[in-house]
Amino acid sequence: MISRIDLRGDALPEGSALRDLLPRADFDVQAALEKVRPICEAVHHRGDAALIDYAERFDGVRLESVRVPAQALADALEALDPAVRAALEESIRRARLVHREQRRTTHTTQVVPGGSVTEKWVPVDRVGLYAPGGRSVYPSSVVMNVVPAQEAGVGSIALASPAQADFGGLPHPTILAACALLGVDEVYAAGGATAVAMFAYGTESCAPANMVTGPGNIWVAAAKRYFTGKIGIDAEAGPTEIAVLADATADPVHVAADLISQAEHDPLAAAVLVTDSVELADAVEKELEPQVAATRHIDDRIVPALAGKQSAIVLVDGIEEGLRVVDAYGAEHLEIQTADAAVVADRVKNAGAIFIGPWAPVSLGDYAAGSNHVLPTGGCACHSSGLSVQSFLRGIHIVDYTKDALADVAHHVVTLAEAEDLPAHGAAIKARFGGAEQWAQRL
Ligand code: HSO
Ligand code: ZN
Repeated sequence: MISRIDLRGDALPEGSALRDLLPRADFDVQAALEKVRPICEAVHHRGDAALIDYAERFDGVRLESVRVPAQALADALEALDPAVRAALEESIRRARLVHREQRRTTHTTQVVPGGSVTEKWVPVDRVGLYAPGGRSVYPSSVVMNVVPAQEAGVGSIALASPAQADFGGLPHPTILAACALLGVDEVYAAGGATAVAMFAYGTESCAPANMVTGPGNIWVAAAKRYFTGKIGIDAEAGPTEIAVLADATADPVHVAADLISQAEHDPLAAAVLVTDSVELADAVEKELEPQVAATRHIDDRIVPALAGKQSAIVLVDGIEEGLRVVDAYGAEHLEIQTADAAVVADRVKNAGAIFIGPWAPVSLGDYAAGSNHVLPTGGCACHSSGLSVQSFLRGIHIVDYTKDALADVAHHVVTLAEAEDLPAHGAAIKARFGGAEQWAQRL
């Protein structure tokens, strides 16, 4: 069900050569870009009418309005299963604890007497969050997007999720209930690229947003790429990935269960086990069969995900090499299931989130660890981090210098301006000290 890549024996190659040996799905956002372009432009030119037409075409329901009435949010919360409500509340509580501590404080650096730079952190004014529908109705993702935006102090938060024909054209009721629990009352029935375009351009019923975040399929990723430069985005999220770095001490039942847990998301989801133990590799492979057979989304997602070229068991000579492999891979989620797991985890450089030892599975992080589950995929963990309060803040430098403090450094500014052949930059300094002539006398 899962292939093997045997890297034992020869020394591991360096850098990108090592990454090329590792499994990864094709996720061609560029190709999808051409298909979303006309959709985005239709929303630009026809606004709500285009959203309504696309909902009919893609979601099979004719909407009267894209804005979800307040009553529908209240009704969804009222009807929510109390156990789901309690679980969401705990998830929100824990996420708030973690994200609240990510807030940034204003800091002033006294560079010289009379000269200071203050860094002030300002939240984005308005954010549009996207929550997928269809195969992935995840109220947990509403929590993971809304909580950091709220803790950052974003004043205006709107959410879009596809219209569901089964629910009278409203987004899925658990998405609505999660919004109500979080105090988000501006919700739209709009899906995929149309939702991103709605937030980017604005329509009659939805004011434009400065930023769009949230997971989604390739069309959402392509729409985010289309609007890059016009609005802020979090990341072009690709299919979910789990990598497990394990030695002979790992429990194959846990490892198999965790690999399957993320394979459950999507046929393109990736499950990668990196181990120096052939015994563990064999035992995990054996475990996969009965565990897959006992679960639900077998043929549509889990089997294609595990059997796909994006998933594999990678055999290495020792955990030291394993560390090099997981760093080259840069997994969205990385579990360390080795002796001294915390010590090994501390040495990892590239991962969206790291889960230490037998009691911190990725599923915990997906719902209720307090950590965020919107994480970099496709190797982007090598340069980016997951969603956080920081994602919704801008650091603004405030420069404050007195005349004397400017005078002290003025000659350096003028010199650098001349070196860059930008004399007008230098002139802006000289003008403050009597102009070019007086400046010349000063020297
Ligand atoms: N593992 C997914 C998030 C998720 N899991 C939502 C369950 N629901 C990407 O991090
Ligand atoms: Zn998950």
